[in-house]
Amino acid sequence: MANEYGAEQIQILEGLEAVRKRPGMYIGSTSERGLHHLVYEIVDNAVDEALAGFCSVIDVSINEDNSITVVDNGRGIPVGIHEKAGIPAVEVVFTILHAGGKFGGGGYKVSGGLHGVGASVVNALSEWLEVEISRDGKVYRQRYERGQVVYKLKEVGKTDQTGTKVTFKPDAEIFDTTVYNFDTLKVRLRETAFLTKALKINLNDKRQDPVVERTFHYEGGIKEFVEYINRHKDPLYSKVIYCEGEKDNILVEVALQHNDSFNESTYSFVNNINTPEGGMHLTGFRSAITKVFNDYARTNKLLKEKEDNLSGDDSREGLTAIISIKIEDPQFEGQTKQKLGNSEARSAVEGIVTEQMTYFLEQNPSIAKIIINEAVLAQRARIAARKARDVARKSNLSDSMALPGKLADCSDKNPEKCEIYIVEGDSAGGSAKTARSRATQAILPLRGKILNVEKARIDKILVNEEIKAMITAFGTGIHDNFDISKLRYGKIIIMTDADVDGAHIATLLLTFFYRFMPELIRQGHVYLAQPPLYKLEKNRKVWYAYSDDELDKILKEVGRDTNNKIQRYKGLGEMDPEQLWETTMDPERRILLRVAIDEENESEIDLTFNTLMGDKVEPRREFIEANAKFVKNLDI
Ligand code: 28F
Repeated sequence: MANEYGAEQIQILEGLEAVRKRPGMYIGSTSERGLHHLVYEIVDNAVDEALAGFCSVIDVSINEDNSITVVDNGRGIPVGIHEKAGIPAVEVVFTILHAGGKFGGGGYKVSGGLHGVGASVVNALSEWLEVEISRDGKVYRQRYERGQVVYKLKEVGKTDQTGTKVTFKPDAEIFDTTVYNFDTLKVRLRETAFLTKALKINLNDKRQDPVVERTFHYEGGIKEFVEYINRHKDPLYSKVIYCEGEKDNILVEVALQHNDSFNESTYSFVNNINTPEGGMHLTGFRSAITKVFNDYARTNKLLKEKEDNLSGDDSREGLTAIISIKIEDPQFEGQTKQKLGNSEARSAVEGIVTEQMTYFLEQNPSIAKIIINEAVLAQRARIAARKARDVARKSNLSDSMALPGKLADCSDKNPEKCEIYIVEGDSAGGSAKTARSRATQAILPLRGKILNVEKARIDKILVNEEIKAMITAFGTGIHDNFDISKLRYGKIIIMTDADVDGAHIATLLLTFFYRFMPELIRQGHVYLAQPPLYKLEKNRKVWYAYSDDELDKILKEVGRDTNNKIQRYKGLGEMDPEQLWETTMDPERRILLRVAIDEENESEIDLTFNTLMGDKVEPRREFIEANAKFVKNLDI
């Protein structure tokens, strides 16, 4: 048989070659993150089949060789010859770039990973991929290697089931690592299950003996998601409030419940994709609840006539909420293209939440009273904090922006060049002030442990000296008033001792940043300094080691003998200014860890802080034993 390439095939090869040449363009990166994206792309296709109403179970397995198998019980990808392409539809799905929803009849592709590029990209980036389809009583199979067809679609058996099974092995030529992380998949698949009511997702790790298996199945959907997020907190009332509706062809679902903490944990999703930067759907939600709470408070005299309206921050104190919308043509804006721009989404969410929340409060007056009273308390605390600040300001006779006395500021005024070191303790602060490069490095020493913002209300937080000092030094303001353009330093560097106390202080600081100015972290301005653990001296030469492994390596090079003088640093205070400069502050030589939010799993970060910093001791112990994941080593 002649095996000539037609125009179609050439186009296909060029398309998939482009994916292999520039994988980052299609899946974001070739790091561990990109590796996991492959799974989400395939799972998302199965989720689409579930959203279309034809699939109820998805099985995901990590196989022994780190290949992945995804099985659904949907209709099975069509196998008939695709009219335009002249090949089976399934081959179109796996070999033509962006084949996604464009070929489908009717419905639209709603779910989809960050890049929503589909099965052909996974195929192009896999050493091999096999698809098996059960449909019309038959089982069909096709295999590809690095995106290229190995054999034509063939019938391999009979069946009375329907569905699609895909197995792929990520290409080690493409990815930095090809080892899957069970927990990463677990968190994401659990989230997908919460967002897709009644869909059952099984996850198996076949690399373990016995096989590790988890099932995610939530009849209550995002209602159960809210309960899950609040599971280590104390809710103010037992019901989860739920609103659902459709407007302008946009499906809207909202679930919320207040807890006795002072923080907001709201997560928004568009077509099952997390939108950490929010956008129109989030804006619509926020204006709706602020308005509904104020209206209810006024009508029922829970706010006195002369009292101010509740602010957005007041109405969201202790709020846990999920906003999930499905929209046909989502437009993403902003730097990272993660902010929903469709203005019709705003009015859809605002309209539905306003109507249904108003009704809910009227029907549940005792819950309404709890919510509004809490918001009124938050408002009073906020006003008290403002008054306290005003008094402090007047007694100081200086303007509101007066920089804190302990701050040794830098002379350069260009924020991009400037950095601020937040230093544990006055003595290390003193060394850092001596050591620093005055033009661009500012030093703010902190005394002892800083306030745990996870356990205090805003009025207590804003009178805390250390917190006040940081807020004024950074210049950005907090919460609703946060303005990144006012940031006075491009890098905010936490410098604490390399011991348990130091780690605790760093966590307290990160908690404060995450709760009050999360954009600082999101936009990559927050860093952890890495002081060395050891100093090794030999024959008047000096080495610094930042870990035990590194010390071992150095010792291997220089030889283990009696001329070695090894010093273990117990704290920054043991270093003289010159050593501190050389090892930890000199931009040419230091190591900085940039703090990042794993946006894929943001609801877990929230849990991380709550678990580490909240009141309940048991979950905290478990967590410390299990992992420590909110800091990523990106910038060395
Ligand atoms: C393990 C991953 O990918 N499941 C899928 C379907 C079902 C249909 C479909 C998919 C047809 C031509 C685009 C079936 N019957 N699991 C999956 N299940 N795709 S992907 O159609 C795709 C279109 O090209 C399907 C009738 N209509 C659609």
